[in-house]
Parts: sequence; C-alpha cells; structure tokens
Amino acid sequence: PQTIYLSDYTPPAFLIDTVHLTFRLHPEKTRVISRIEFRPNPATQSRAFFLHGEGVTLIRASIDGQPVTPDMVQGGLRCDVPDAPFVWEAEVEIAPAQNTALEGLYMSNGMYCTQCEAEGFRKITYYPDRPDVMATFTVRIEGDMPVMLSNGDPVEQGGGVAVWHDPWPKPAYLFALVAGDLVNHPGAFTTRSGREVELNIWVRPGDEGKCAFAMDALKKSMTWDEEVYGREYDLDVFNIVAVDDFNMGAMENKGLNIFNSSCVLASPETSTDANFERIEAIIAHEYFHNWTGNRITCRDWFQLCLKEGLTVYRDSQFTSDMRSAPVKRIGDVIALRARQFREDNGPLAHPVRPESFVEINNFYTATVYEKGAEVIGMLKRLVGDEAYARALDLYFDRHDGQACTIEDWLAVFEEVTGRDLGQFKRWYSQVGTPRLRVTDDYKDGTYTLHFEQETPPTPGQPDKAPQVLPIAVGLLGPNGDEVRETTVLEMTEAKQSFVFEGLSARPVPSILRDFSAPVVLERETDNAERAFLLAHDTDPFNKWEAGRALAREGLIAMILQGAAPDAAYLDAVQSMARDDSLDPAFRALALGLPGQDDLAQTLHDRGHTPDPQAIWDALETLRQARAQHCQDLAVRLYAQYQVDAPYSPDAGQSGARALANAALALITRTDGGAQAQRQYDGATNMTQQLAALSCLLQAGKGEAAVAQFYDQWRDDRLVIDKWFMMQIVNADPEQAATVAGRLTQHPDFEMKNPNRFRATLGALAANPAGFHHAGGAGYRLLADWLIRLDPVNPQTTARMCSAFETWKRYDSSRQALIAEQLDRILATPDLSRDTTEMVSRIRG
Ligand code: HT7
Ligand code: ZN
Repeated sequence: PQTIYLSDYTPPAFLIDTVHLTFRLHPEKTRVISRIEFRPNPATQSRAFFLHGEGVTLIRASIDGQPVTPDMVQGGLRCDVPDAPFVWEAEVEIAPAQNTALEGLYMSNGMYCTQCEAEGFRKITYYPDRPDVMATFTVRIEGDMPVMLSNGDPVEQGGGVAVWHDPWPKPAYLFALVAGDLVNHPGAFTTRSGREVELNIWVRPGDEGKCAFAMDALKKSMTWDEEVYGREYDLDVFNIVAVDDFNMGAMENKGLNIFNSSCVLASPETSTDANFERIEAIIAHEYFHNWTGNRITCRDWFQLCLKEGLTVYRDSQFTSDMRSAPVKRIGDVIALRARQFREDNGPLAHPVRPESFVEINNFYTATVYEKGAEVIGMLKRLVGDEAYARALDLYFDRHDGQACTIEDWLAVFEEVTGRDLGQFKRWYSQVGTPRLRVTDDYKDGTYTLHFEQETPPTPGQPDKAPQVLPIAVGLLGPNGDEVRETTVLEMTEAKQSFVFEGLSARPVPSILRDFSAPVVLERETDNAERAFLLAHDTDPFNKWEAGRALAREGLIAMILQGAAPDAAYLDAVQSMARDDSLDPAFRALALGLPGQDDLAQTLHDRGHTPDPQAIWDALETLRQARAQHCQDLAVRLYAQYQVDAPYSPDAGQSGARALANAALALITRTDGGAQAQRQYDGATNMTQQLAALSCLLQAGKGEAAVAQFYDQWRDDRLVIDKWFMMQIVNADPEQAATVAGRLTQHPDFEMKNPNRFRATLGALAANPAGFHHAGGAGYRLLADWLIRLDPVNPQTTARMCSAFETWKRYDSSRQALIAEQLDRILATPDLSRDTTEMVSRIRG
C-alpha cells in the first residue's frame, strides 16, 4: 500500500464552484448523477485532472456536454480537460445494500445513510475527494422514502423527490444524505441575531421518546457557542439523525449531523448517567464543528488536529461549564492517560500532526483528538484568556471559508500576542509524553523548584528538543494553608529552576495543578506528603492525584513485594470519602483505583515485567481491605446519597448516584451481594440497575440478574449492548475469554453492527487480566473475530487491533502468543489496507 506524506502536499489543479447531485435511490443499484463546475486553480501550474473513485461503476461522462471516455486508473479516473472553466457530468451506479464497511452510501435497518469523512465520498461518485476543494452543493433525492434529507436548507419536498441546497462551500467529506422511514423530535432555536432555526432529531419510529435530552443539549450548545465564542448557527435547519450501524460516535456533516444511536438516544430507564453526559458532550462536539471544522476546515488530513483538537477542547470547556469543571478535568486526564499515554508508549505513537499515513482512518486517535486538545489548553494557559479570545476572533474572521493548516492557527496567536510560537510548535511534531523530573530545596525562606524535562526516544525521533511546558504550581504551608496561590511557570529549557522567596517554612509543593501539561511528573516523595496533599490541596485535580498516587504506590508494593494494603492509603481515603463538604462526584472519583493497564504501564516504566494476574489479585485484595476498613462509612454513604427526587441526569444527582454506587461496591464485598440484589430488584433507572448488576457479577452472584436483564431488555438494542459488555468486563480472568466466546455464539451477536462487536470483543480487551490470561485464549478469540470482520468492515477491525498495542510490555511467553496472532492476521489473504497498516505497525 502507498504511504502518503505531508511533505508531498500540492494544491489541487482544479477548483469547484458548484456541485449538483441527483440520487435515484435503490438498495442494489442507486444511480448518482453529478454536474460539477470546475475551473483551473490560478495558484498552480498543474492541469492534471484526477477524480477519486472507489467501487463506483461509471455509466457515462461528459465535459461541456460532449461525451468523454476517461482513463480508469487505480483509485479513480483521469481525463483530458480544457485549460478553462468547464462542466463535468457523470452518471455512476453504486450498491448501498452491499456496503457493510459503513463508509460512503450504505443501508442501516432499511434506511439509506452516508459517512464520508475522511475519504468516503469517492465511494459515492467520482470527485476530487480532498478537504481543500470546497464547493456549494445542491442535492436532488429521488426515492420512495418518507423522509429524504441532505445538507443545508430544503428547497423542494414531496412526490418522491427532495431537493436540498447548502449555500456554504464545503469539502466532500461533509456531504450527507439520509433517506428512510423516520420520525422527528422537533425543536426550535432563535439565534442572537434573530435567525429562526428549525431543529429536528430524526429516529426510527418507537425511539421518539428518547430524544428530549439530546434536543436540550443541542440548544444549550447553540447558546454556549454564541456566548463563549461568539459563533452563531448559519442555516435555517439543523437536522440530527440517529443510525444503528455506525463506525464511530457521530459525524458533523453540514446541517445534517449523523449520530450513532448510542450517542443520541437517552431515557432514564435505558441510559446511565455516564451515557447522558457523553451524549451531551458529543452533541456539543458535533455542533461546535460547524465553525471549527466546517466553516474553517483542514487543508489536508495531516491537519486533522486543527479541527479535532480544537473541537474536543471546546466541548470540554462546554461540559466544564454545564457540570463540574474539576470532575470533568479529572475524568479527561484519566482518559488521556489510559488512551493517549498508552498510544505514546507503544508502536502506534505518532505526532499530534502526523507526517505520513497509509490509511487516514487509522489516525483518528487519542493523540490527534485528546493530546490535540491538551495542546490548545496549554496555549490558552500560556497566552491568557483574553489573548486566546482575540486570537480565536481573528482566526474566525481571517479564515472563514478556508481550508487551513496548523501554521495558520499558530499565526493568529503570534499576531495577537507578539510571541514567537516556534518552540511551542514542537507539540505538533514531537512524538511521546515528556517526563518532567522535579527536585526542590529550601534555605532561609527561599524555596526553589528544579525541573528537568526529557522525552523518551521513539522510532524515527531518537533525540527530542525541549518543549514549552506551562507548569501550574501552588505552595502549601506546614499547617495545610496555601502560602502561594497557583502561578504558571513557563518552562522552555531542558533544565530550569524557579525561585519562591519570603517563605516562613519549607512548603509542600502542589505541582502541575489542573494537569496543566500532558507530561509524566516524576518526583521523589513519600506517602505522608501524598496524604497531606489529599487532605489539604486546594487544587481539586492535585487533591485527587495525591490519592491516586497513594493508591498506586501501595498497589505496586503489593504486586512487587507482596506487601499488605497500605494503612496510610486506607485512612486517607476514608477521611476524604467521609468529608461531606466535598462534592460527591469528586469523592466517587477519588474512591476509584488505578486501572489494570495503568499499573501495567507503571511497572513497565520502572523496569518490571507486568503480570496481569498479579495486578488483578492486588486490586482485588485492596478492594476487599478497603471495603472492610470503610464498612460503616459505606453504609452511611449509601443511605445518605440515595436520590428521592424524580430522575434527572444533572451533575448533582448523578454525583450522588456515583457516590452511592461506589459505596454499594464496598458493601457488596462485605455482605455478599444482598444490598446489590435489593438495588437491582428495586432499580428505577439504568444507572442503578447496571451498577447493581456489575456488583452482583463481581461477587459471582449475577446469574439470575443476567437472565432477568435480558428478558426485560431483549427488544432494546442499546441496552442489550450493555448486557453483552457487563458480562465480559466483569468476568473473572479465568473465565473472560470463555464468556466472550460464548456470547459471540448468542443469537443476538451481530458482527456487522459495530456497537455489538465492540460490546463483545472490545469488552474482552477491556478486561486486561482476562484478555492477557496466560493460556492465550483471549488473544486467539480476538484475532479470530478480527479476521472475520476485516472483509466486512475494515475500519472497525483496524481500530480494534489496538488491543494488542501494549504487547511488548509483557513476558516472552505472552509476546510469543500475541506475535502468533498478529502474524496470523497479517497472513490473511486480501487483508484490508486499514488492518494491514495497523497490524504491521503494532508488530514492528
Ligand atoms: N469528524 C468525525 C470523525 C470521523 C467519523 C465519524 C463517524 C464514522 C467515521 C468517521 N471517520 C471520521 C467525528 C468527530 O470527530 O466529530
Ligand atoms: Zn470531531
């Protein structure tokens, strides 16, 4: 397969003014007729005319009305064209019902829908399918579907025809079409300049009762983007459609967002508090793309972080404003470490702006999205809120309607602040997580922090230059009072010291507050100091971090030295949990323990070979000890944080439920599951029901509840996904592969549905001790199914290969077992480009 390089970028030879598309819908033979006004790009010399096309059958083509016979070449067609504006017309045939890859035009439960990002439009018709070619689209849909939608505003509807016009120039990846038997949940929004916008959430009949929350989230997002970023919606209609078969979470097509139904449908009975929060965030994320992605798009796919990093950053700001900012930040950092740090530590490490790819779909990663958002957060912290706002205004003014680069983005900040961001730009090109080592000294009222940064070598990047690190620091006095408020130290050198004068005693430093830079902080400290910070730090992130470090160090000692659970941790966590002045959601988070994967990585970083079973055993022992230590407190918290009011997924209620459910997990370890069974039997919402089911499964008492759950929810696809997942994630390590294997034989297991596939095989990978069980059954099962799924859906197959990305951390026997499976996948005849690239990179 061909590798594409950022350095090879050349501008398009031809630009497009208008596109007219006619779709004659048919499951097996849809006809697509395109009429495209091309003109030579004055910015280039090249006049080579190439249109991408994949799996489309050309019926006829003409230029300015004259039939032409193009050269059909690998990945598209070439044709001689005039060196002047001309009209290209073509008719092609495609088969949406055969499209199981869910890219291009496909069918899901009898409904037509599209997914064009990144390079799916070329599966619909011949076109310059690259984001720097932007055009206005008019789309005519002919078919017998009751609802037929496309981008923009409606022009004509009825009699088996719908015409849509989108006045905003856009790249083809933002094209969308939906046609089906759908019902809408309507809404309306008036923008601050007075535009009346019709809002609709389109769903399958029967799901209309699960749209109110998403509609409300959409309105909140629209208001927030006006108030915080000054961005208004720019069409008369905004449509969202829920689709069951979808490779990712959602897609920001102009005026017609398409959502995985799991990311839009919600009801208290069928969705957990976490589901509600995620839906709110994804609705916001896709809506915010209207400006950061759609009005201003990417010049090429190497610039993906330009829209994704910024939009993730914006959606995290939104969630912080809607809910609790500290709780959101802690959750984001847990996810960043679990997904992005893991990526940086393995064979899939790549820069926030990659420099080459084989298949761009393999680069929709935590590094591009989450680290991309962290980079924006650092930039804002460095330049300050006011300069950030001015830079964003300039970005929107200057680049509206353009396809841009990271250079364009940084230039507006340089212009507004007068700063040289040359060194900051390394965050986009340098791979890996910087290690930040800290030492300190104190003498005569002067306290000095000495920092040293180093980023480990990665393939192709043996030597790393120092990066700009905003390090937020506060100082606490011996009695726990804050003696220096948070200040942001700007580190630019490999080694740098910062001095604090006028202190009356040696302070305790609180470093990297709010996780102000995505680095690994290394500091020789002790449990007494960690417990002190857990008790006194005013920065909620570092307060939580101190508790997490206490737990982690205790667990490492248990794993490596067979130590008993750490009494300092047990006491400190109990005091924190009983402190009713703290937000219940924060306390629930602080009662969480480091994940198995986090511990495996820590052990590996410290030169040990992680044993997944030993990690699991240590966590179990600590959980048991904690349950005994906090027995009375758990009973008190469980009773105190029951919610009597009618269900609401707001931060207050969901925080209370999170704490009550954390208490239930403790109680289950001392009462054998009696309380969990009572909660399960009396549950009035999915948050309660699922938490109780999880406790029962972990206690080995889940059999009856599992059967009852299935009977209750057998007709709800999204809830049955939870049923699959819960049984596997909570399975004993000995049993996990067997349980997952058995569930792949269940009549409700559907390989073609990405949600169900992830709920089953993805859940196995999410049970590390089970997946990495020494016999290798987990590895074999996953490889078997990846091989089966690849010809059906390469994109989802390739993404799920990342379950193997940490393989080099483990012992030689596990490595050999995994290598065998990776080689087996690679040897599969006709393996997709997507999976070939992923497995080759992982195998190394
Ligand atoms: N911009 C979108 C990314 C995307 C995608 C979505 C659904 C299916 C396939 C996809 N490929 C890329 C989603 C987002 O980040 O908002
Ligand atoms: Zn996005």
